[in-house]
Amino acid sequence: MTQFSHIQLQTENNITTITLDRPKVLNALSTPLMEELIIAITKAEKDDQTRVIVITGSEKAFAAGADIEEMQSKNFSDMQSNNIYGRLQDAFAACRKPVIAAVSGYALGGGCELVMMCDFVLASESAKFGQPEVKLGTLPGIGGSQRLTKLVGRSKAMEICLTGRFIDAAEAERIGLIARILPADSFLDDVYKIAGEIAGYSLSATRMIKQAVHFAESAPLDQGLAFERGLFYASFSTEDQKEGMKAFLEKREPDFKDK
Ligand code: DAK
Repeated sequence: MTQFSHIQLQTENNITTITLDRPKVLNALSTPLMEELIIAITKAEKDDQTRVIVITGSEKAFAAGADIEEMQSKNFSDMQSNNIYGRLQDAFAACRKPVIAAVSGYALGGGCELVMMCDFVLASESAKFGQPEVKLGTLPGIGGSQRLTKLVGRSKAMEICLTGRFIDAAEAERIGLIARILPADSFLDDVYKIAGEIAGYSLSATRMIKQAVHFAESAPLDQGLAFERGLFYASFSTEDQKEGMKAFLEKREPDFKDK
């Protein structure tokens, strides 16, 4: 069994939770933490018991960015040769199961970028997002300028990155950075209700939905529509499509097999 020091990994009811766990530094994303995160997400992708992955932090912070202490004295060559950020994004891209970011408190810099690598974001009322790299004399480097622009548009992304200001959960929801705000006092329970609902569906269907929606981010509409249609036809070769439609007609809950 892999022993982790900077994260916790737990699987229950087909949901794997990865909890960032460096509370003294607000879950700052050090290289060792990210190495563990890569191992954990790769393991969850392969694990037959896992149908949905939830990534979360503490009540005060999801993650306050890359570890500034670790980064501060690095030079160009150090940064370029340590490809941990590239490998982290590759691990997320290789994960075909739905990944939910459950955010309380700060999600800043690399923390906000990690959130945007997930498939969607559920945020507590206390959540605060931002790309404050400009205040450190640099710029977002793990997709902040790119994914944020795709999610919220150029004007908003530009303003957020150029000012480095923090935005609250209400604004994040309004501009489309996050999917939903949940009450702080029942936050994780509510997250698990949503994750549990998704975990109850056919895994082949949720995988195909993830594939189709991600395809839309980079493909022209005509190619996206053709890709979606191909996946839709393919879903008719699964037992779960038969079961889902049969269960609807028989007015009962479906019993999906692709678990
Ligand atoms: N790194 C290291 N330590 C951090 C940290 C961080 N990002 N954020 C907080 N801490 C530490 C603080 O230093 C403090 O440590 P002690 O003084 O107790 O030893 C402890 O966590 C508690 O923080 P505060 O005392 O500051 O707590 P407050 O409640 O007063 O303030 C805050 C919370 C989140 C507003 C504040 O801590 C803050 O502004 N933190 C920094 C946020 C930030 O600037 N984040 C962006 C980091 S830059 C790359 C690509 C991308 C990146 C890197 C590389 N490559 C392609 C190679 C990413 C860069 C970033 O993310």
